[in-house]
Amino acid sequence: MTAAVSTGFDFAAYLEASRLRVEGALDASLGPERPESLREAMRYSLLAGGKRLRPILCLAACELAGGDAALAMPTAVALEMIHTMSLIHDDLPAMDNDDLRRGRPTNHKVYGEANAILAGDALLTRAFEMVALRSPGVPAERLLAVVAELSLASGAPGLVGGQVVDLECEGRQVDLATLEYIHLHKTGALLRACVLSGALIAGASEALLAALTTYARGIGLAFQIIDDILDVTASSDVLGKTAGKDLTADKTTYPKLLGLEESRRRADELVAEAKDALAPWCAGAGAQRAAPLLALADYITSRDR
Ligand code: GRG
Repeated sequence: MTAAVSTGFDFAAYLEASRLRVEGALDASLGPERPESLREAMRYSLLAGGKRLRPILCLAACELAGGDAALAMPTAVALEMIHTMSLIHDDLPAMDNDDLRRGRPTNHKVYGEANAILAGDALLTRAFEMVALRSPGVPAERLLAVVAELSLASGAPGLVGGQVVDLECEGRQVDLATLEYIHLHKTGALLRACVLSGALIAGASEALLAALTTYARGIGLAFQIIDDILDVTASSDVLGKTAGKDLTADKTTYPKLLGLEESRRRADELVAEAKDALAPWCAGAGAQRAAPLLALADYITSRDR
């Protein structure tokens, strides 16, 4: 039994309520963009659904650190903007060349390649605007720390670096260490930025930031292992994106290297490690505050899309 269950925490209700709050904030986040065509392309992908896991992780980490989640909402929105931007660019013909995302035609299929690139650029830059200019009530030095986390997660030390190595490795057999490098950068870096930025907004201690870094490593790798498993076991309808893509693109995946059963065992082990890192914050009154992050870690391996 997980700590989340033992507190009587209703994760399904928490997830749905958090998702709705995030959807509302995302909807309100885009307004003054001109020209209208750019705004439309940005909204198309940002409001296309998705699990909203990254903003929810940010809000949950803020609450674990004793902060007010409302103060973290602009940063939570920024994280979803960066994630959405990375999906738009990932789907481009020059990268993964995909037609389907979040159950709809990809951005470039609807708006053309140039507009999709620019909509992604505008979402990325708007993310930093959300933190720097639209985060009332958060001390400037905390916002600066958040900007630093978002920059590191997005650029060469994070998503971009991971994507470059991923593209370079297409069609080649890679070892487990390289696969881990790709996923810690492509997927893990942004998940780490989510929990660290939420905690930074709340003024978390160094000890909690270190524990959240360990937590994020575990859930980041586990998330990607499950993503690889779902790519071979789930349908495009359920996933909202093209299933079987890794095989077509001749990518090395966890199931390919370890087999399905061992991949799932490794994901479970990583989630257990992630949850263990938070153990010192789960005692007594902390149990309620830690319950969402513990349950979110379990959700990473139990999800079906
Ligand atoms: C950020 C500057 C900058 C550039 C982006 C294209 C690129 C560079 C990186 C690719 C990153 C990428 C697409 C990683 C995959 C991450 C991943 C597993 C996405 C799926 O996330 P889910 O399942 O999706 O949370 P939803 O749709 O639910 O949000």
